Amino acid sequence: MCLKSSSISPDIARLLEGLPRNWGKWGPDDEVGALNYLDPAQVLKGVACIRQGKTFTLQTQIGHPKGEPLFPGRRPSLRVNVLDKGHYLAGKAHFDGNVEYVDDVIFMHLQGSTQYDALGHVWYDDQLWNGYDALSTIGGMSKASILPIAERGVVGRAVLIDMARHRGKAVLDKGEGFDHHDLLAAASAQGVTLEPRDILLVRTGWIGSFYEREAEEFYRDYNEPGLAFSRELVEWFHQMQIPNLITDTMANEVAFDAESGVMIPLHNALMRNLGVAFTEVAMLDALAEDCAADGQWQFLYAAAPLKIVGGSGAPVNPMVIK
Ligand code: UVW
Repeated sequence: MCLKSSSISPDIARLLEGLPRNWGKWGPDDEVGALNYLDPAQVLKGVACIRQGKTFTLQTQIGHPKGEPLFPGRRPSLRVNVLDKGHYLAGKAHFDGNVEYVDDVIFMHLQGSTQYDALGHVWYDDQLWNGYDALSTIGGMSKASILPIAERGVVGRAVLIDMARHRGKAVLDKGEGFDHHDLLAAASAQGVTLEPRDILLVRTGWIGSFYEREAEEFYRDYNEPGLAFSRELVEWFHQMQIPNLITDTMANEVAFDAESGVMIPLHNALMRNLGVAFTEVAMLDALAEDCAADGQWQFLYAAAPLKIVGGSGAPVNPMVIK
């Protein structure tokens, strides 16, 4: 698998030199990073946002008839029945007492639906989050895998920024970027305040549009909309102590930094270096519609990816309660 921009010899280490890192902040054995900011006070802050009893689930459907939005290079899931009524009709299965049941198996990318990335999912210079050796990824992640995030869970006050709505569009354009200034301007227009340690959800309309567009057009010259790298943006995430970034795109950021040509620099600047948890391919359209209608853009967010030993990520169906 090889994705390249047109620039010459891009270098992530050079791009991120001098930017903040949270390595060691939560001890030498930490594997959940900025999720440590979600202490009991943050959970209660989230609970205090529940005012209406409305609930939302944010996962995309595995096996949707129109397909699955996937980062280039990944393949759709394959779900197969290994036992169903057909087996009983063909006399290939029988259980005492006329009991029957259906069983199935699934083969899929762990980053194939709405998912949490393990903090060690992406790296450079042979070091993962907290300085763990990239050799620890071989044959299954023994450091900074998805398991510690799954064991911990993610709960706190969260805010949705609807960047597409703010720009008067149903969906942002291919490669359309935005930064923290845009997030703050949108928040202000929505009448909500982004507070330190808030879980941040950003809607671009991108994943929702996958189900409306022809696949050929969707993937042509692939570069999704999203956060665009800048040193100030990374500093802002650090100062705001954002624990978790959730978007309705596949990578949470535009695929290439326009100036340096480095691919997905924020994965390294935010996830590897600051320990910010990344949640991608979320479905935010219904939630955004509701927030626009009732004016409540802050809520309780709760999610726990599947507990997969050694996994580089895991599917999740996050819940929002307003
Ligand atoms: C990559 O971008 C490589 O992975 P993901 O978007 O799943 O974090």
